[in-house]
Amino acid sequence: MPHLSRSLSLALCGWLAGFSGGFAETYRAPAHVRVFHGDEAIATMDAIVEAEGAIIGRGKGWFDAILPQDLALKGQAAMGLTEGARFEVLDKNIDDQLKRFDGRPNAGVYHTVAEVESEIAQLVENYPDLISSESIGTTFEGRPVRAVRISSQGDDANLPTFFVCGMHHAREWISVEVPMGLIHQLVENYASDPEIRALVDSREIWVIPVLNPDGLEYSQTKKRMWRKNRRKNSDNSYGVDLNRNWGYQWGKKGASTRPSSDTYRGTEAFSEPELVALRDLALRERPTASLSFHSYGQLVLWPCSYDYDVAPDDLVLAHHAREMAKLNGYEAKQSAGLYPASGDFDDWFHGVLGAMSYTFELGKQFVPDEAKVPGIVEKNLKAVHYYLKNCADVLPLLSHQVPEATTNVQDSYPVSFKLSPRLKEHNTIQSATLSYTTAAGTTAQVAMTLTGDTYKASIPADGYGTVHYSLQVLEDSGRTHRFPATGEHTFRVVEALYVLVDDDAGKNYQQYYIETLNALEKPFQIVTTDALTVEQLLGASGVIWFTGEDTGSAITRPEQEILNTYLAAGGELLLFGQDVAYAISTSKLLTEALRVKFVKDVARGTTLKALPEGFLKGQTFTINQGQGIRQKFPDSILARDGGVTLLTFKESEDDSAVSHDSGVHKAAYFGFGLEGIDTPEGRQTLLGRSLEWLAQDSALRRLRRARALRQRGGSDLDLARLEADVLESAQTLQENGAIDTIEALVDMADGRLRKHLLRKLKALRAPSKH
Ligand code: 0X9
Ligand code: ZN
Repeated sequence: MPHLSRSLSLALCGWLAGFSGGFAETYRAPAHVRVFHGDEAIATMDAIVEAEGAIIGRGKGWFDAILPQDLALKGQAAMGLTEGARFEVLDKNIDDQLKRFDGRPNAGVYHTVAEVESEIAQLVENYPDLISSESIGTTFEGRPVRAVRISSQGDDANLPTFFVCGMHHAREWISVEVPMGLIHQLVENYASDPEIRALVDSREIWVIPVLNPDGLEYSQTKKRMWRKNRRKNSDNSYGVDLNRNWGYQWGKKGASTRPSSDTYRGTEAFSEPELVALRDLALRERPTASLSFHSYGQLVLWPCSYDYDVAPDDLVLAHHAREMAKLNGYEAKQSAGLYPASGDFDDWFHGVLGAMSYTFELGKQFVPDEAKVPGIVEKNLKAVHYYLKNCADVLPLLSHQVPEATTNVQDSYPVSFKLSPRLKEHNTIQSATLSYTTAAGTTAQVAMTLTGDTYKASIPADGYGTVHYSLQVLEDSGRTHRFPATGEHTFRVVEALYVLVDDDAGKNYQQYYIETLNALEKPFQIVTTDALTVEQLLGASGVIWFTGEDTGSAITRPEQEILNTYLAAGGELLLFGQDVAYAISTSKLLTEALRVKFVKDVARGTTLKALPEGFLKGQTFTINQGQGIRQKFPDSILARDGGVTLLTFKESEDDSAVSHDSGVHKAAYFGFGLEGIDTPEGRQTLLGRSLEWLAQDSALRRLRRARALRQRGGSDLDLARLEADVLESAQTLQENGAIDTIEALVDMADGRLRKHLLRKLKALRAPSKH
């Protein structure tokens, strides 16, 4: 129809309305305002929303909104904003932006509702094997809500199902162009493009290019900046915000109860026929992934939207959002981070169907210049392809628990996937299988077991390096899904072996250590003292050193030097020897590093009692003193300055084992050989507990050793990983208020780690200043 001039059409509209039942829809030009919210971000946003505004973007300390011009010009007083808030009108009438369309017979490159209808009809005619179309409902003004299904496979094929939706908001014309571009591309390039063909062969893709046809029509022919649908409300205003009317967390933040507001939520969830139509299609087709287009802001948004709550599968959602954002050059963020808004598309698909769900805010304007449209469509279709290709799993419903890089290659690595609350309620998974390749290259598939809400399995350890794995689930419907859809999850086994130093000059006591370490499933490597280097020790998980019957000569000076250097670099040492204290009674190693005072060679007694201060508390051991070759000369010792008595001889009350944690290193000296303990169980308890103690709070020591090793010119250890461990342990230290330890961390940290720790230290000290 020919365009009336703006003023005439407005006058006419008011005039007609005036005569047809006593209500008038006054035209209020939309202004673009920037609100600086002061301390009350949410309250200020609420005030704007509850007035007649719609928030469209947000920055640090401010947000942008569209407000009726008359309200905008009255300024903040009219809005009931909080004290600190300030208000700036950026554009008095954003309708002007779309002046370029005035008087034109259509919307230029932008699709009209009629064009969408006729193009789809044409495509269905041309490609009947690939695309079908149905009207899923009828709007207030009697228009069909159009949905198309694209797939080369029949309905019974049970394929991963995607929903792609445009045009919730009337003025966001560009939001029709990407879904329309997708429809064209999928069917028209099917024959020529193998990637497209693979998608169309293996997916069921539903596209709803115009969810709000009444609104689009109205925006293109009457009020350019119209946002809502065209329902007539009880107060004679028009329109419900379709992106505030979805039925998950409906009626909470960021949605107005006021019918004239641009973000009016409606009288109840799903009061709007457009949403009932799409909801019912979704309940029928059960998509596992959904995507909704809006403008503007150049954003990829993931749930939750209604509030700052973090979705249980946030990691998965965020990961794919970031990957897609790389492809369209947008910024990825959690939806509520833009601003909380309840009753939106994303939250319903994610919260109720358990589907993956995203909102793209396209471009930098509601209706970008026509010349920009092909570029916007092209880059966003790249992101959509990624989505279709990589997010075909049901597994966004599962959150993935990443195994820790392990300290022990004989441990098995637990892998688990936790059901989202939604999936727990309607678990459609029949069975789950873990496929893996271990670091040593062993490949296998194992069934995962469901315990509570978590699927679990473990990957056996058989070497250092990268472990690859993926999950497959079989659904009740017979569908299978792989997670990740392409590629694999990986983690690295980064830790080194224990080093068992055999300082026993060829005698046979090492078998006791070997048996015990094997029983404890601790990986180790045996070295002798001939060619021993500090580097060998620094690269280990910890050092177990035994002297066996090395009577009299025990540990040589060069060996003491190696041990002192090792300990000063964050070493962890267990030293066993019935004659060590006797032989090196005045050495720095014994007195300073081990904090042991020698008392007497050949102790009295065979019963060892643990003191409650030490980590062996509650234990009693018997050594075979004097029985054969094994244990003739157990040392009598005493703990000195900070040494902690672990074991005493029952008969003499002298100590027989002492530990010391210097804050830099950890070490324990046992004045007897492990072989002296009379049972395998006793040996396992003693060595097992000792290794456990050594490994406690070891992050900083491991980092120190890795650094020292690197300085000495070589390391396979993953410094970044170790630094991350330190950071993590600093977190708990902070909670416990251990300023000293964090100071020690700062001293040896550099770069980002140092900055991070300094910040923690500052935070930790702050309260005490007041
Ligand atoms: O407010 C909306 O509905 C969307 N933005 S728009 O400017 N196109 O109106 C954003 C929806 C995403 N949800 C949240 N940010 N909570
Ligand atoms: Zn929108």
